[in-house]
Amino acid sequence: LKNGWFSELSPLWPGQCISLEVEEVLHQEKSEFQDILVLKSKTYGKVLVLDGVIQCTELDEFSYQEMISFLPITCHPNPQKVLIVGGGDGGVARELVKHPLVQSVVQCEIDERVVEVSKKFLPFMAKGFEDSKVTLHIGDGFEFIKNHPGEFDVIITDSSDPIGPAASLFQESYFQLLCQALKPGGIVCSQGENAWFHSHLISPLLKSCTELFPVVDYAYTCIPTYPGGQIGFILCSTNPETKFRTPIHQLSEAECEKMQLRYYSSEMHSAAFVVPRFARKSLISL
Ligand code: AAT
Repeated sequence: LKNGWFSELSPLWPGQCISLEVEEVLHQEKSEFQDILVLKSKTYGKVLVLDGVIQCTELDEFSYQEMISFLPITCHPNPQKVLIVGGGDGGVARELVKHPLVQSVVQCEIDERVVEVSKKFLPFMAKGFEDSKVTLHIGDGFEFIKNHPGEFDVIITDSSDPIGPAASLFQESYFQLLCQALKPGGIVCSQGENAWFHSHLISPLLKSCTELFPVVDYAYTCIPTYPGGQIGFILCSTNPETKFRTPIHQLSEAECEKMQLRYYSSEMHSAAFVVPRFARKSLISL
């Protein structure tokens, strides 16, 4: 924060940053796990920042939350029981409960303070926690999935970046545990960073995923307030029949309207897997 501007500096995107003009600092604290900051930006509405990194803004959060939720659940024949790892703002829970086939959502978030702060300042996302389908556990996601083998149809890892409490969620051993925590035919979708800056991080992870899962793919969404204006998703399925690019549940325009989707459509879904040649080479070579 300097001269009324917030700048998102991180060694994960050296030599560059996005800056938002700040109207008001709404909240600031140091939790057991991280620095929590809530801003009112001049043009992006309310903004949640953890350890200096933008987690979501009111204006564009739907792009990320809808895609990380609907990409996996529309590819599973019956996504009854879904686990969210992370996602302390409640936005992914808000999206998942919209789908009629989703019966229960279990969420494991490490930092109770993120949940409390979101309930107070970001109710448009934290309303996800109010739904009766949702059960929240406070704890480390890595430890949680160790203790829940064979339990979930879909697991979504809505985690912060691999510096800080989320570092373990980008390890090969985490994906091994994810695989074990799934029911037969289960699907995972993890926050997959950015093809322009993080191929050194994502590429080895995708490679180990192809050794663990019969089907692996990579999609991305456009979002102005994440580094480089886009963020990726790592999708893996234990069902060899899964074709991530063609969802089994095609949503009609009327269904999208009913679920108040603003970014996701079946058309966007398929388009999200089309990546430029450089990214295809450096990330996937699938
Ligand atoms: N939906 C908004 C986007 C996020 S939130 C990431 C969440 O992951 C935070 O609430 C954080 O407290 C939680 N978290 C971090 N580590 C763990 C862990 N080990 N177990 C459980 N939860 C964890 C992601 C924004 C991506 C930013 C891209 N630059």
